[in-house]
Amino acid sequence: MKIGITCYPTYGGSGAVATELGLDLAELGHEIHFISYAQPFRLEHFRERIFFHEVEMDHYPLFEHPPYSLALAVAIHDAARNQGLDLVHVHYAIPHATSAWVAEEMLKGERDLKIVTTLHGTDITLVGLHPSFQAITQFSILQSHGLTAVSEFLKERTVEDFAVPGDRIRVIPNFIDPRIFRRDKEPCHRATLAPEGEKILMHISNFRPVKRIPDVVEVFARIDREVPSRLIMVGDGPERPRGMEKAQELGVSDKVLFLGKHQSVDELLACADLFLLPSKNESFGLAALEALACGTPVIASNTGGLPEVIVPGETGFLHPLGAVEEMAESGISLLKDQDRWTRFSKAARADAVERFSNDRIVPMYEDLYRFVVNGA
Ligand code: GMT
Repeated sequence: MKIGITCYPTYGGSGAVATELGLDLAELGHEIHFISYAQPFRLEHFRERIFFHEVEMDHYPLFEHPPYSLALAVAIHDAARNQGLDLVHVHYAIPHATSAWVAEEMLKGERDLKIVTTLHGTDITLVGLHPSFQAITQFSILQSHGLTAVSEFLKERTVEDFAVPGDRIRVIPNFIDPRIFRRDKEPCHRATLAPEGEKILMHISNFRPVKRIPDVVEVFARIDREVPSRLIMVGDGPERPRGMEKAQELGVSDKVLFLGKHQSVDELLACADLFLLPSKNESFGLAALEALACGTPVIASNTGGLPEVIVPGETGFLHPLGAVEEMAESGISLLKDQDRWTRFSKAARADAVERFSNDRIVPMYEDLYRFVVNGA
């Protein structure tokens, strides 16, 4: 098939999933056309059957807010027409599902462009609920020929808050490539990240308030008092200063390393002993899955779709939102018992590969594409 993929190209789970999906689909023989304002961040190397169409934006002085949604609609329209796309798969509803619908309308009578929309998180749980977006989000979702949500939790939210019939949404969870996310990565950066004898705790995100960055630092500080450790903070965003302040306040600044954005998180996760994700809400938690696949147990909040990813007591621990003391206690108990940690690490890897490997999940998207294009 010829498939267009639209996503946010910057660091973030939905862009990562969209890019990995495109790469896997190309390997399976499909022709993939990424359509976005910049090259997706995990799309570094040349790959056969992968194309990139940049959305052109002219900054006319009249536009205080340049209409990206319209420029994207034109780019999808042009790619569909010139490349003969069978469908366009948009990741994150706002504004991608709307732009795809405009492109479909523009092509009416000339060619039939099918739209698949994958709902990822705040497009449903936060941004999409805002009065300025709710109606258009609902309309655009309902116009899509295929709809997926990355967790049961997100499907339920979409049904409840956007009155989308449940049978229109397929839950297709996020996935990992077990060849990339694994424990035995070479070279291992352990020695560079922490002195010998110290454990490595890690957090990866876009540092938005929903990630509760101060909680990450607080859990770390409590663990460090009992088990000497380092905290490696990967990514960047508005909450980075608050995280740094918290580290200062708790006297652990010299043990917290803010690495900034990183392309190959697999190299870092393979050295971590514990991954922390105490988010306020997380429709799936791709970073947690990537950690588990690298054999790194996860301590997270019991919110959103995280219980669908982490098996408490086997691959990690789930605690109520903000329960930093309980989170730290779980971390300490695991890090102090090497045999137990090894059991968790092996179970984390095994469960991630069994339930979420690309070999299992990507065919679910292919199946949906066939259904949408051929009606069977
Ligand atoms: O929804 C967002 O906030 C953005 C999005 C992203 O691009 O990072 O994150 C969501 O999609 C990821 C990929 O499906 C999920 O792993 C994240 O849990 C989800 N974020 C939230 O629900 C906050």
